[in-house]
Amino acid sequence: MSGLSAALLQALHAVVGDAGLITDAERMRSYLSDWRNAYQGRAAMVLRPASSEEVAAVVRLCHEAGVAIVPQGGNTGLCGGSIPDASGTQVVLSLTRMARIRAVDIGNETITVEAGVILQRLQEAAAEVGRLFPLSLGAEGSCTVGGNLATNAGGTAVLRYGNMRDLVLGLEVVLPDGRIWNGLRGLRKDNTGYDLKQLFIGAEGTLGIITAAVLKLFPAVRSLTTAWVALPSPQAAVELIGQMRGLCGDRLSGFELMSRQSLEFVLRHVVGCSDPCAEEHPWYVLIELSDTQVDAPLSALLEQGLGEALEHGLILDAVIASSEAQVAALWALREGISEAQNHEGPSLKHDISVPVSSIPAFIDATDRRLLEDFPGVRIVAYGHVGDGNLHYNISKPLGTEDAVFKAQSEAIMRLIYDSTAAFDGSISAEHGLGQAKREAARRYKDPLELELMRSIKQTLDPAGLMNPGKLL
Ligand code: FAD
Ligand code: 2HG
Ligand code: ZN
Repeated sequence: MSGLSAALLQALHAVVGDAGLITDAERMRSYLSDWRNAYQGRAAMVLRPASSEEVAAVVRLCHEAGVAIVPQGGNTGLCGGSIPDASGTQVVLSLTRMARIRAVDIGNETITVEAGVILQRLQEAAAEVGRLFPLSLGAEGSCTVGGNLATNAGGTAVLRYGNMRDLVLGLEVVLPDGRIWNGLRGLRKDNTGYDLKQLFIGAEGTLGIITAAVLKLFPAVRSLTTAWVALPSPQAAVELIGQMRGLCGDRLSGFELMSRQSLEFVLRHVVGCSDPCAEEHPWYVLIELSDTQVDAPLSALLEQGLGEALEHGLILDAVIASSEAQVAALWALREGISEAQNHEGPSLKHDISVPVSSIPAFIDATDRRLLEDFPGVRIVAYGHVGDGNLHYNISKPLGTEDAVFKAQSEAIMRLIYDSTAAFDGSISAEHGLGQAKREAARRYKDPLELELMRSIKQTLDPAGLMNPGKLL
């Protein structure tokens, strides 16, 4: 039983029909836990509207009945933002049936898509018109544009193109009372007051439901070169990115750091992966150069940059991909880390950021304190070093009971976040707060910022029905 009144059920059914309403426990299951099974919830039902008007109608009905809504896209989020609480009274509103590409405007270099479009489908749609949609992340085969917007997703191309916030020109949003705000403007310049769309980006579904977006398109990439580079330290990585940027400018489109521990997990668990270097090294970066020109001399540029770095002792070894298959194999080493870490038992995920220049000192100081206080924890540090964004993840020490590690989790997170704060960093650079970091945000965010955020929430969602228990 859904626990909702028969009248509400009937009214919701009248809006979305059989295809848009799930109450069967078995069919609801996949909507009620996350990718890692780290969060589980219960729900009165799952609603799957197929248009903005249907979203608006169901939101209005829920608003009138005082029923809380948990928006959900591909359910690939890593902090429990799309999972309902345990009460069984909330409704999951899945956008996955809203998957239309509404329009492409080549003259304006924009594409208008619905929130349920899978990111990979959007990339393909851009490629079909000879353009690039640059957001790129490991979950791109499942995550949706709505989820990308609601979490202000980052990924591996932020270095060159920015994160989701930078890729949006307009939004359509269903407000918590069911009104539709049509902000689907394709304008690059609009100084007529507050930029309201930015409020909904990164709001994790707490202010309204994003139903469509106007997104920027970019020139297609026609040349690409990729290298796997071994380094002695994160300090060398920071120096190398500075030099490569100077040499390559905007052609530097990827620069991902990985510790040896991260690579070892991948080599152990991801089928078909192998170490590109003959010897083991403490750190690696994956470097990508790209250009819109066919046959741009990227390999020569990369060889020049790496040659100079070798002379200055910044790098220990390097492998430049010589085929598309090798490019894919190198990226598989990077993109396989999340999956590989899942095979190593319970883990704690962190997506912190500090100024790029502070990355080496942050890693040094945090490693040292962690290993002093929690001997044996396995530190899986990797990420988007050019954005100052590290996934400073922790896997359970070998031979420790899960329960013992769980009992230490709060203290481990506290140590990492205290260290992040000491380096003037952020406790979430890309995944958002969700349920996982909501409490921590209260400790580390400026009280005035929190007060302003609460007053925005109060203005837009006074009844507190949009994704309660998340973010704030
Ligand atoms: P969901 O998980 O369904 O939802 C995420 C949040 O957005 C929830 O709070 C939900 O309520 C809200 N939401 C969803 N749709 C809407 C909507 N239409 N309107 C309002 N609110 C909505 N993230 C990165 O930033 N960078 C990465 O490199 C990255 N790599 C990943 C790799 C793997 C293997 C995995 C599993 C995840 C990764 N993620 C990464 C996290 C995740 O994929 C992204 O946060 C993604 O943007 C979430 O999209 P989704 O559609 O799955 O959203
Ligand atoms: C990545 O950069 C993602 O690979 C996922 O943001 C990070 O799984 C993680 O902790
Ligand atoms: Zn990431």
